[in-house]
Amino acid sequence: MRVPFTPLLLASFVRRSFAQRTFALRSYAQRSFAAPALAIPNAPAIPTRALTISIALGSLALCACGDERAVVVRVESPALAAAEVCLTASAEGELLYNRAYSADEASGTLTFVAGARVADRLRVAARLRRGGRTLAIAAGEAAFGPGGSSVLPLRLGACAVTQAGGLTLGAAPSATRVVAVDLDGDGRDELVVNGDDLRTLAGEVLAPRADLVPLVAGDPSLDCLEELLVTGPSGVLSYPSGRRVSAAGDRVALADAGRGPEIATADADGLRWGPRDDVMRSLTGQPIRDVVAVDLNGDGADDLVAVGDEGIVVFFGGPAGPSAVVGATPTGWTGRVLVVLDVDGDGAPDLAIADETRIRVARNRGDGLLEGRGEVPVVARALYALDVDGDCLDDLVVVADDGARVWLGHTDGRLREGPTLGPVVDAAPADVDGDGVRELVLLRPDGEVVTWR
Ligand SMILES: [Ca+2]
Ligand SMILES: [Ca+2]
Ligand SMILES: [Ca+2]
Ligand SMILES: [Ca+2]
Repeated sequence: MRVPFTPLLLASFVRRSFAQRTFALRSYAQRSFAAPALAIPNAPAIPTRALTISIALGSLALCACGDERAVVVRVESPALAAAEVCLTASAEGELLYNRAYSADEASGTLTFVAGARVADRLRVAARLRRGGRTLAIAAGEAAFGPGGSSVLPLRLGACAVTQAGGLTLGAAPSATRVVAVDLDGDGRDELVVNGDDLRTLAGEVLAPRADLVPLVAGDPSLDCLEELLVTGPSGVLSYPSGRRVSAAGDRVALADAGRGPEIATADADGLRWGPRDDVMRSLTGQPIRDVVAVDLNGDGADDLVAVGDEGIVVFFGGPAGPSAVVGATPTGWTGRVLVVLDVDGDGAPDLAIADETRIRVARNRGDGLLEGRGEVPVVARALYALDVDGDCLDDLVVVADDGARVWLGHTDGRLREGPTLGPVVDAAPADVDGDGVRELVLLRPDGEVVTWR
């Protein structure tokens, strides 16, 4: 009986420069196997610090044979259409493995077998993504079992409360923005701040420029390593590579609207859509303040929502790309900031939209059509979504001039007043300790960067 089996990758190793993001992945052998129980075949000479990787995703067979020490990574992922699971593994700060799997076949096990001189501990991160945009994370660390296997479970989409509250992470006195991005793929987010230059909180300068504003993390090059999208005088750029993503745009969203990964950019000239750094199609000439990508109607194609002072526009994805939908939001709504959150925990993504006087919640009926669900009279400068209390309902982090506050999600779709956060310049959901749960990172007015509680 032939059993379909993912090719076995032996002794891959990666050397990578953080600044230049160059790396080489060498595969010593790639084979298909017919037997469900497989032995690690005779490998060529394995270099120092190499790992042997036996891949059995979606299959029943794996074997860490003999006296091999192994970490068995058990991945659980929702089978989302058009989505992928990126797996990255690193040891002693060095990236050893990065590879994407289709999300509908990514639940399963992946076995890393230690070479003779490999580090004792392995860090593995799983990232569910669509169109280069991260939808969920899971990460953890395990020791190679002495003379056997240890198991590292990674559940994408699980709910939990952070254990990393109350940490002081660093200082960024002149920063106005903080954005989380896992630049080195180790499952711990780096925090990137602006100011005199664009740099990580740890001091790594990505660009010696003061005119760049960090926007969002994403993976436009689809190599399973996140990059940071920033906007500046020459358009939208991606760091650390420095590549141009778009010739113009104050805001950007990565999405797969039915034809593979593309991007949306938005500014006062309107909303545009197309391939990365290529000719783009204008979706609307109406001035846009913010844009997000989200699969509102659950058909596997990302949809686009953009807001401005002239209203909200919604485009559903499909085989021909995004197309305008009339009547998807309550009439007369305008906005300048918007964020995706599942406020009632029903699995259908909802939106929070801030205009000049208040924040309104648009609850998704489940078919992509949004209905108004109450409002809070707060003038928000920025909005972030994060489940701060671990009840599986997203909460809304509101940054305002007179302080920040959490508004808690509820099953009725209406926000409840939550804890205050004090004076805050900017905030970011970030997994700074790499346990797969995001913390709420706050940039205080004195430049101190902390995790909340
Ligand atoms: Ca990292
Ligand atoms: Ca859709
Ligand atoms: Ca919902
Ligand atoms: Ca919550």
